[in-house]
Amino acid sequence: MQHSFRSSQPAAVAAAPVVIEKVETMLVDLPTIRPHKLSMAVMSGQTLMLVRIHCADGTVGVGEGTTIGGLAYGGESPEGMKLAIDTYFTPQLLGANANRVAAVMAGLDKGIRENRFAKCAVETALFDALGQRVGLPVSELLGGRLRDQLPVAWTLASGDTAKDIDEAQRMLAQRRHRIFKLKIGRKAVREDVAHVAAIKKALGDQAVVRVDVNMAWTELQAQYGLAGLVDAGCELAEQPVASAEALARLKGKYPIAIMADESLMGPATAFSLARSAAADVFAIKTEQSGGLQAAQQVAAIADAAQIELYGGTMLEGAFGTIASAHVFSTFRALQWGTELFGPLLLTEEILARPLEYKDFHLTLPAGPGLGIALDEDRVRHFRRDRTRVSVPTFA
Ligand code: MUC
Ligand code: MG
Repeated sequence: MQHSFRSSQPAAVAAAPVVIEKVETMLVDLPTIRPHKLSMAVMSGQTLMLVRIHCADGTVGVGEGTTIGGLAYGGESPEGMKLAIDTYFTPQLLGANANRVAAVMAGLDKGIRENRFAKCAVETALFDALGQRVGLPVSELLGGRLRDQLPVAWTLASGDTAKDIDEAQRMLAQRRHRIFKLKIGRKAVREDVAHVAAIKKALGDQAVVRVDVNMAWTELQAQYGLAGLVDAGCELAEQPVASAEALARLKGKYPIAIMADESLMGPATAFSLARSAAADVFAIKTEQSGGLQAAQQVAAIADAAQIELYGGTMLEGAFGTIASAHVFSTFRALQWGTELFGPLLLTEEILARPLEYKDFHLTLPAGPGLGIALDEDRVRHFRRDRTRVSVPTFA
């Protein structure tokens, strides 16, 4: 007698299409706890573009699109994402089958070029809704979670050595972070190296120190800079120069890991960076990659090329951060941990239940979908168009 291991009932997801009925977008402006100084921008606040996708079965998925310093970091801005989704994505999304996330995204890719961050936000919302529908966390829909906790680095970027040391010591005492990424590249190379050396000396063996130059150095400056950083006890330099060719020439010259960040914009660039052996480590960002599945493809390319992995951030709020956490939890290797601290840089909580950061790690929520929920009152309070909204359309 033959046994069928398949249920005779087709899965609900396969059987019944669930139509997308409504797509909402909004901008939410939140202050940062202190000015955050990168080589290309100083941030005193962060704008989250939230997209909410309402499906016919009552599920509602939320996604986030966030950039650094408006248009300072790349070609997309929160305002631009909102416009693109309202004008171009929404007509394609309405009426589509929300159960078929990959098909919906492939459809969007046909009619809409680029817009990686906006696509990531929409894909996140679709996975969130699908997860709620089938009762599984997004990480399981992405192939399966391998860890429930992710190590989280903190970025020291006040621009002041003494303040940074004080901040790092507080983070260590609270057992929140023991990996510190220092933003450098705004000052002369010699000054930046002295800043790193002073922080590493003050923290000693309790913490590891890395830097992010955000492309600010020329190749020649990088030669001096990297040599100085090695002496300062710094273990990794993120995107010291802009070009992938210069990264490749610097890699392996000094005993310090070279990490690609801005050069890495999804699977195609991952492939070319891997082919030219331009980095020891990839800082994978879900938005920069063009979405959750694209980030997984970047990880697969890195694994195949024996490039190590780090889970990066675009300083997203809670939704972008947790979407990334679900993705990073599926990576076989995550040798350099993550920097998913974005929500901690903001003064305001917008979740009904805050994320759990403890013992140097972020805990992945266990519930279906992304496993988090908005605090509607707080979101209403911080949305940019609050004066014009009389009815809470985000409820
Ligand atoms: C970047 O370039 O890595 C990540 C942490 C931070 O402070 O800025 C970001 C962007
Ligand atoms: Mg970076």
